[in-house]
Amino acid sequence: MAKMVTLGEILIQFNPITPGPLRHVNYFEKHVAGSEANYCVAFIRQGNECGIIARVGNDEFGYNAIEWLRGKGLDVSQIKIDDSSPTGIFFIQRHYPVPYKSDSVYYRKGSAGSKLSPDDVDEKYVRSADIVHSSGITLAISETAKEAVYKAFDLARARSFDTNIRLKLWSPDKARYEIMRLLNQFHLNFLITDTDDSRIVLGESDPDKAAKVFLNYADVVVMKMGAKGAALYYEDKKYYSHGYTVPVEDVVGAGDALGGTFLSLYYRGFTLEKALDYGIVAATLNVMIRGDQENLPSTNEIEQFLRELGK
Ligand code: KDG
Repeated sequence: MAKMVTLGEILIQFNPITPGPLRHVNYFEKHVAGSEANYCVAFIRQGNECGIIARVGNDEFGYNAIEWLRGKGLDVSQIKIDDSSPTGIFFIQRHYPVPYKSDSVYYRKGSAGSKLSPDDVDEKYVRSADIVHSSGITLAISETAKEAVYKAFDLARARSFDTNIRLKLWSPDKARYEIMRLLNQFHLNFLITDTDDSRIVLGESDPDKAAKVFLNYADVVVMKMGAKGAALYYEDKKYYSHGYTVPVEDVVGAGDALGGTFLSLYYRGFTLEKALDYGIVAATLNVMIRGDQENLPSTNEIEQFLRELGK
């Protein structure tokens, strides 16, 4: 069984029962989210192990996060409870003003998650992992969280990084600077990105051209393209896997579903191409519900989907 360790902020998500502007939403549903926690759950659903290095507050939302993630099979031993700061939360506004899009409204400044620091990174624990994963979100939330990623990547046997640029957390210039700094420092095994982030980081939104540049920094590049699917690049190869048309409830978390499923199946011995096909199924199911982690399918369920709807 492969083991992944991720570093990031676990957030509590409030997702409206009804779409539309938040000012008129009265009822919300609570979910555990946060990109790296989502990656872990997706990774575990394909039969591998995952632990997250993170901080939550000494509050009900922090206990909620730990209990939920433990229930999903994560190793929660490296989640610290921070007495001085609250667990970060965010609200989602769905289908307004742009249909099929979701907007995140964060209440996370000074959160426990942003207090993540290199002291939280246990050398032995990181070295025990087959792969260490983090994202642009963790680089953006604080200097200390960023340093924690650098420490873990320095110790890592293999590295995966999702650009996951959230422009409410930093400017495009800062995102470009920090992501390029990371790429220049560490060669990645996997870089997971999309065409919007490629435009910010490289000034290039053509997937083939952007991937060619990114291949200087990573062995494998996954280029997510929303409902269109995703493409995979390695050596001089390209593989495109199409998306599926389904009713969209909330797109938040779909990229993590794809990335976590893809990485896990690769470690199970799938070819990169097949792992990507399966990752897209996970992302497809993910957009059909509210919440980032509840619709993450097992390998068998993905195969059932492919038998009925796949190529
Ligand atoms: O990728 C999904 C994440 O965006 C969501 O779970 C919340 O981690 C989050 C963030 O920082 O936006």
